[in-house]
Amino acid sequence: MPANLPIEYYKLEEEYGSATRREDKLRILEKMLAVIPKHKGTQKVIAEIRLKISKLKKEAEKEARKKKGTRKRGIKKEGAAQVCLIGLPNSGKSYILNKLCNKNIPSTDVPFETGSPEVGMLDIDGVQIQLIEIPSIYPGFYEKRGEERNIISNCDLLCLVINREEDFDFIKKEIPLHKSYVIVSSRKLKELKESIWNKLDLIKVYTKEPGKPPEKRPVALKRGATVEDVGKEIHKDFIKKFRFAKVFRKHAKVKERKVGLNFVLEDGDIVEFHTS
Ligand SMILES: Nc1nc2c(ncn2[C@@H]2O[C@H](COP(=O)(O)OP(=O)(O)O)[C@@H](O)[C@H]2O)c(=O)[nH]1
Ligand SMILES: [Mg+2]
Repeated sequence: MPANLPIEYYKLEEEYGSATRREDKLRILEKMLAVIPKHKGTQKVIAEIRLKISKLKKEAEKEARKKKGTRKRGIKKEGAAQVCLIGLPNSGKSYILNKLCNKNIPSTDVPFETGSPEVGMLDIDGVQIQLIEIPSIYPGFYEKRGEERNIISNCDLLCLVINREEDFDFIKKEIPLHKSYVIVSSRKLKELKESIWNKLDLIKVYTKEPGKPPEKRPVALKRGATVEDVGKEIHKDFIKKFRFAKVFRKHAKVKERKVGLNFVLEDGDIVEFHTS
């Protein structure tokens, strides 16, 4: 360390030593750069300060990218599909989650009571669907709420909770309805489940082992899914060791058939895998 450094520099060095936050460290280092005399004797110290600054800046950038990345993904998907409830204040979004997903979210006449997204799992005939309530919308909502925007763009289906016709116009103005959506009411929960299920266009397939009854819990797959798609859901070895599958279809002419991996399944099919 060269001896002829100004007193401010040593003060800053002390301050730097006790700083913990990155932005403080950066600020102090910049000040050090400003007060340090520039000559041959200080070249090494200057280089060290510059290196510290650059490292801290890189760290900050990395963190910012990471933060942005997680927000981009919305909420981690669980179950067969992710459905987002959208509505005006008091339209009954929390009511739906409480009734259908066994949640206990505050749900009173207080508008904007739900301040951040709430998640629940909805069981439709044994298929688990993830239901997300996002806070009630207001003019400028979509523009202002990054997290909710990401949920809206990442989910599989928008579920518009509407009690009055004019509410749809409000939602339509506020939220770009680029993806598939359904309109539901909290007054008709059975219909709500049916609408969601129909719009998701999934099929339920039951797997079974030879000589055993079918599994109680179905596997949900996109319509058009094949035996191979079911196999992949269960275990990747099923495909490697696959010999054939038996498909049982209750309400068809042919109730049982021996099929290959490319066989296209229908809702309610029972699939029995035969492996080597
Ligand atoms: N009985 C009944 N109450 C409802 C229904 N939908 C909403 N509510 C009530 O209306 C108020 C606002 O509902 P809430 O779920 O908090 O609306 P949110 O703002 O959309 O989450 C609460 O007191 C709910 O209990 C419904 O279908 N039936
Ligand atoms: Mg709510």
